[in-house]
Amino acid sequence: MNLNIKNEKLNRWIKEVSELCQPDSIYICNGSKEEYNQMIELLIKNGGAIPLKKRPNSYLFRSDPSDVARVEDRTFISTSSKEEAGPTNNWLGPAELKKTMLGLYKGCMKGRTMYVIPFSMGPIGSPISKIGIEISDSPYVVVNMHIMTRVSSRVLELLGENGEFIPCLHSIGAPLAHGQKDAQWPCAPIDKKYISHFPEENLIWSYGSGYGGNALLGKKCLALRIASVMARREGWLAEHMLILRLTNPEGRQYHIAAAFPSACGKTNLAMMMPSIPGWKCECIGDDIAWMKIGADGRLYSINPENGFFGVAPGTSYSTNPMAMDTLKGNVIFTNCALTDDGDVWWEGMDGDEPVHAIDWKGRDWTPESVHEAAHPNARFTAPASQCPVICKDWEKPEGVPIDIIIFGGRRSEVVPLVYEAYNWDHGVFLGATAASETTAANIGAVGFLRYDPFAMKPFCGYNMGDYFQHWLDMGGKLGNKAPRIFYVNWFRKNSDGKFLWPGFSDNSRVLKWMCQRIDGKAGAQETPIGLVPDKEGIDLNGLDIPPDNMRELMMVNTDEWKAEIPNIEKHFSIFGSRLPERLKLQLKEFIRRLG
Ligand code: OXD
Ligand code: MN
Repeated sequence: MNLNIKNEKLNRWIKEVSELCQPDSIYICNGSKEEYNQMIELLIKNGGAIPLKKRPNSYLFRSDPSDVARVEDRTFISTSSKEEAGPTNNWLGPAELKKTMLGLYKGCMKGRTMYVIPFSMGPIGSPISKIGIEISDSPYVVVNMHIMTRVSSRVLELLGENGEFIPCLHSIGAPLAHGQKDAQWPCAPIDKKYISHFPEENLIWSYGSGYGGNALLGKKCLALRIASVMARREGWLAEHMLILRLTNPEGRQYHIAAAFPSACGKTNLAMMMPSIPGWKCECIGDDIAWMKIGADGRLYSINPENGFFGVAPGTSYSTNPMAMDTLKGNVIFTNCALTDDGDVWWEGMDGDEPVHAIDWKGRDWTPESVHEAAHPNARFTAPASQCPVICKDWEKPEGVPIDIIIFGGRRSEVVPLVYEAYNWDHGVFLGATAASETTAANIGAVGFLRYDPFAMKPFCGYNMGDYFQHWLDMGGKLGNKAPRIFYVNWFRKNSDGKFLWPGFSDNSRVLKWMCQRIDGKAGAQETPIGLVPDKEGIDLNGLDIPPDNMRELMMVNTDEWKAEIPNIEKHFSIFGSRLPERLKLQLKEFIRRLG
């Protein structure tokens, strides 16, 4: 086997994997346009890609109905001790897990091609970037990786003979017998799916799923789970955060990083068109932020990704016009509905519902159908460079200086629209106690409340108690250069179950208040939970919102918060001795403030 690869470790790994998985052939990806087109041709012929007449170079895929989202129950952090993975992760010891997975990998690529995908998270060659090599038997993964990461033969050149990379092994887990017809979306049954991480070796093994974060291993597996462990080791932060630049009418720029759980509006906020005159928002990233302390002592952030893997349902010209414009061409859609004139459609899109469509399962659909036309976790994969408001500095190797960090979640009750932390430790407490109603981004029940600290519950690659401590330590290093921390909840509802806040472009009003806080131009009132805007604090000019709504939105009900305390105590108790003393103190002070 001569693959013309200079890196010895990579050669050895490719040989090892091919002997184990027994593919029919091996293909080394180069990331070119021609390669993308060839792969798409193949997918049209054999892989269920449906070309869309209405969108140039765009295709629709339908997944197997069992393979529609991340599988947190089948995701493992495999460290030598269970304690190291911590109470928020599924754990299996490396020896046991590897034995099981080696059994599954044996011969799993028979009848298929094994693709070797060299990719960079972050601009190729940037000192912050990390190199990964994904081996996969899915051409769908190859085309998605082309968009979501920087796939290139330059990555192999950069690796040279001895360069380090993160090996990411992926198989859909569906070998083909000689002459066997392939499924439209081959994958393994749920109890055979494994999304495994070995952080002590910087190693990722994924088996059985072809969907999103389970299969595009640069994203959640590398850029969050493995990177979070590296970040702790090396003194930086790998976070589930969007990054945006806000510019005020005077031209002053503010950079904001915001952590919300999956499918809670990160993409919408990242590309927002402010409703307040004179303010401008530019997108740097919509899902992941890598943040390091710069030479000037401030926190700088890059987006390690190259594209958007966004939730389609609910995206429209009224909720996210810039995303809609990003999606005009060169897009991969998965599990959206297909209209009769050859376009995609999903619930919440602008205009009338189609009178007829083919739903995500390939069935006839009409507005009378009881099922959704698009799966609630239907996705688009689109190049970030196509976003009309992509920031000119989005690929700057040193990143952008972060002024504001936001935490938040989806809470129909209790939590007001916005409040500010008293200080860094209090902000870490707000991140650590963030709770949110679950969404369709994970397989499992939707709409139940769970603690999702820093929106990282599914993505932290080590003991979350230690992760809290790492955040506290970062605050110590940043000192008075630390970003200010806020908490938001766009999703509070009234007693009729209606949203109180319009959200989307009007969220700019809340961000404006934060910027004015930074500049010392907006007052705030102390409450037990933090600093809330003064009565006139949020700019409501031009917004028709009943004063009662604003009162309800901003309400801090002490009794409701007191009722949260036992839940926070229970949540904290799972971390045992790994819960930092400084967070225990924060909880004590919170209880004292509640009276
Ligand atoms: C995502 C997720 O795909 O968080 O970004 O599920
Ligand atoms: Mn995400």
